[in-house]
Amino acid sequence: MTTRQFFGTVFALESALAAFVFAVVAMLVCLAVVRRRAGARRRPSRRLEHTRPEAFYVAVLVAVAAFLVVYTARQNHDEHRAAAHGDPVEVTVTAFQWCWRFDYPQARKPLAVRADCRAGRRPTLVVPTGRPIRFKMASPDVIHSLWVPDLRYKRDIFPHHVNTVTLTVDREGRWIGRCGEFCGDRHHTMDFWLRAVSPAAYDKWLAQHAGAPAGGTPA
Ligand SMILES: [Cu+2]
Repeated sequence: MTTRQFFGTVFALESALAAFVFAVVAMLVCLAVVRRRAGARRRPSRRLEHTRPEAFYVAVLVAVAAFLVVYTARQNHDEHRAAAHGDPVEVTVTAFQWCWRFDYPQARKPLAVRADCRAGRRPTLVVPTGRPIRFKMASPDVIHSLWVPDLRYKRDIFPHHVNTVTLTVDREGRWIGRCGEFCGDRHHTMDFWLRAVSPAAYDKWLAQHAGAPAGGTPA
């Protein structure tokens, strides 16, 4: 998965860096404890400031932080550029307290997937593989967040503001999607399915469900 690869690399690098820093700090703490126990009698320094080592720490921290910001931004940019080629499929995502609605404006007749996220009734967001999918996302009430943990993808959805994002899913399958932003009483039930099918199966699905009675939950 393109998204998973890009953000998986970022997570792996950040985890390795965090593990390295943790190991160095743990080693220094252990070393200090061992030396103290061994009775090494050293007088504590009376100077309040140690400009050189402090400047060194600051420089290292700034360099690491700058590297992470630039690297993450670049991966983000590359991921979006990779997804932006071709003729996009459009889906309008409405996140509300406490479920999801997916509209397909390119269907020949109105097509909306909706459910109430009660008793396991989750809406299924159907998308084709190998084609860019442009999500236009908004909320009528509070902030939500579209999150598909397996794809490493998460994007906030704001009230009365349309947030647009383009993704490509390159493998058929079904993954759980969640709301990633605490939004009230039933936030924990606000799940959906993301189902990726072949482009031919997608076109068939679109033709089959277009103009379905309002309130249906085609999947
Ligand atoms: Cu929520």
